[in-house]
Amino acid sequence: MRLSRYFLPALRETPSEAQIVSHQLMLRAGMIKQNGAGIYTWLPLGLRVLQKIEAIVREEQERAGAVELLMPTIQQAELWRESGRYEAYGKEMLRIVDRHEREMLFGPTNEELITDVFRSFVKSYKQLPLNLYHIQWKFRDEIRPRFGVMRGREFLMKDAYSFDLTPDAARQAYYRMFCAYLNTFSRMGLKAVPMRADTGPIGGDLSHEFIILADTGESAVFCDRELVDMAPPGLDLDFQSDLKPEFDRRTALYAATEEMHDPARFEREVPEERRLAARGIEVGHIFYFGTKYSAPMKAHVTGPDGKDAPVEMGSYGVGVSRLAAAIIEASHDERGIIWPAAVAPFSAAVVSLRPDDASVSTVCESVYGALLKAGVDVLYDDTPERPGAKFSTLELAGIPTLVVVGPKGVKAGVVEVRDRATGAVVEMSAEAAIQKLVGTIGG
Ligand code: P5A
Repeated sequence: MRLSRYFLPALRETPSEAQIVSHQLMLRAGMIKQNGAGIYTWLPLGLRVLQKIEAIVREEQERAGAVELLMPTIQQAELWRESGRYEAYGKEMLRIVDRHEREMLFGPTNEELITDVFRSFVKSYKQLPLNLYHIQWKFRDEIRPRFGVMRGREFLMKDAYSFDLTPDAARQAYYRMFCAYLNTFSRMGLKAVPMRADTGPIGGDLSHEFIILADTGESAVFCDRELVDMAPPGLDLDFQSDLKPEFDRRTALYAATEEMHDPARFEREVPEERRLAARGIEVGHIFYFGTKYSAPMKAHVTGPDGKDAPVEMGSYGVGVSRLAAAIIEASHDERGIIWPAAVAPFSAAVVSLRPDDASVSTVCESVYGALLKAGVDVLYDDTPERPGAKFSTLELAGIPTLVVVGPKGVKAGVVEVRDRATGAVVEMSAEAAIQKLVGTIGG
């Protein structure tokens, strides 16, 4: 992508309405634009990050055996009356009336809708286990939308729903998603800690939130430090196997959100030097709620004994749009965002210091062309901006690697390779720079 033809509306000033660093940086780097309270346009750079996050979430869902579909954003009130949640959900639900006076709503979550899909097609235990997910926009009329996309009203969620014949099988599905989540967040460069959590309006008695630690987080959390440094289960995990041991190893250590916090147990079980009371950002939340929806909605399956019973269910959410902000909270410095490679909007940028110099442009074009050909997501800054302004924009936007081409270097046969995270600057030939980038980030 040539920056001269791109749309990267970066801001020079820090917008005064933004209270936390991720919101400030997302606005300044031209990732998002606010259109209403808690409602945002994802500008091209922001959209790229959102899509990279989505791709990782999708890969890890598929690896764990979940199957993607796409449900609508608009739902019928009728379904929510069947489960009993239409009144119970309250003011957070955006209610809509169509031209035929039918009551509709913009989905805040999809337990009812997926249960309706399920009951239409699945009648026998032979079709189980099943886990269906989608990545779709949700709307919740939050009282206090704030911190940009961190707590929006319209936001992108990955929501998965598991269906099993027995509570034991449903728990296995829960452990599988639990492990898949740890791998997912780890691939984004995050340390997400699973914490026992309250189930709120989703329901059920087994629930974990996945929290990344950050001073600006909305949740107060209490945990054993050991848990924070525990390695993820691993991408080569065999998802057919029993994952209870992985789950037990982690849940044996104390970790709870404020609502579930039991200070006496915390003090009894966790040695003082390992007690961590901190703030965090909830990036995922999983639930096991058995037959809460399947019983009233009559989503029954026939077991091997020929008897009908409501199917056992769980639901599993990832805050996809919130993650873009959460990753920035976890990874930035005074100059801007430092994207972990896996979610960077562009992996690298070729920066021309003198676009009016033909010899500089020739080198830039050849490096840019070679990187594109190798499948590297590369931005080419071919604009006539001053070098200082170019660097501040690209550093603000967090592009991991810059290949800087100027007239002096071209004469000497070298370009500069700059690393955003470490600040390291290395001179090498253009060919060596291409090889280095293709070797580390090539597609
Ligand atoms: C689980 C999937 C659910 O809705 N039903 C389907 C369950 N869980 S949840 O905890 O309410 O939401 C899942 C994740 O979505 C993110 N999230 C938000 N992100 C941005 N703005 C919001 N207003 C918002 N509300 C929830 C969180 O990451 C949450 O963990």
